[in-house]
Amino acid sequence: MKHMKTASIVLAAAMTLSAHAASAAEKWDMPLAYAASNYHSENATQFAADVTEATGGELEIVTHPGGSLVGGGEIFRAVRTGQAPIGERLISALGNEDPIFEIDALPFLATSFDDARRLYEASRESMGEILEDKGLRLLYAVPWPPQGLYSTNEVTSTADMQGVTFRAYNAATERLAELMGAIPTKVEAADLTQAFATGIAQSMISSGSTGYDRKIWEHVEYWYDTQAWLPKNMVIVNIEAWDGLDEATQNIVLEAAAAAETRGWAKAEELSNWYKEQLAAEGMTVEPPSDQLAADFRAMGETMMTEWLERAGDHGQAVIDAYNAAQ
Ligand code: PCA
Repeated sequence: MKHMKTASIVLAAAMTLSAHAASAAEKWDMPLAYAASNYHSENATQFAADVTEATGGELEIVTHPGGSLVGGGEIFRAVRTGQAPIGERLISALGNEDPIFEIDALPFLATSFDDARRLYEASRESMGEILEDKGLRLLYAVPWPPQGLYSTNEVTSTADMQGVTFRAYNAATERLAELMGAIPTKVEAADLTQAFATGIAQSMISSGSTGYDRKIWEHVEYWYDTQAWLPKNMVIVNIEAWDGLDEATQNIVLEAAAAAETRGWAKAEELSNWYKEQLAAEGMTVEPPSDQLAADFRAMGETMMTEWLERAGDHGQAVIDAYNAAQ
């Protein structure tokens, strides 16, 4: 009896020790793809600071913007394999992982912040499940402002895009370029300046935000406000890294993530017009698309929706139905 008691005291002491070891201060590097001054990066850095502060430094998160630690195209894999415990990635660039990730880059499905929010709500659960299957947990997602067409030349219909080089950031923008007869090349935002300087890109579809970050006016004269879609970035965490946190720390991270999501959506909307004003102030022609260009884009959007539904099947259709039902 006495022996057993001693043994259980020793065991209890050992467990306390290992619990301490598990909760020893930890540092998480967080790769980000976009410029340090971009609101997505600033928001993530605020999230990281909130977690670090609320855990008293027990979990320190350090952001690495601009693809400086891991390039944008590699961040998803890095987090999935545990090379990085946490990171941020453009959701719609992950179509080869699952078609559902492309839902927020389908032209003209969701064209306003309100629509984008409803689409996020309709797709969040499916996305979360697919991420879980891959050993990842979704922490938060934040949209980019509406997407417009940047071009070195005036564009009045997609016929003007024939043979023009085009910078793509995912398969959807590549497909749209193909449908226009343009010549797409995938380029991460961090490498944009060089792509435009060398002529690899004479055009692209992106938000005013990315054009502003990259001083696009040095290379491009036109931005057509097509409001084609609002893609989102998401912050994901490796599930083993997550499971290594105690519950109190997990709750702190979840709280900081929820705050980052609210803050990020508000910031994107607040800055949307401001970015357009900056492009115009730098001398760019910022205009709505001509009726013909808008009609051409809409027709291509329909083609892309049909193609996407074929790939995404019943699962994709169910998310679209949930989105439409919430209108
Ligand atoms: N900017 C990012 C993705 C969408 C956006 O507005 C980019 O151009 O890479």
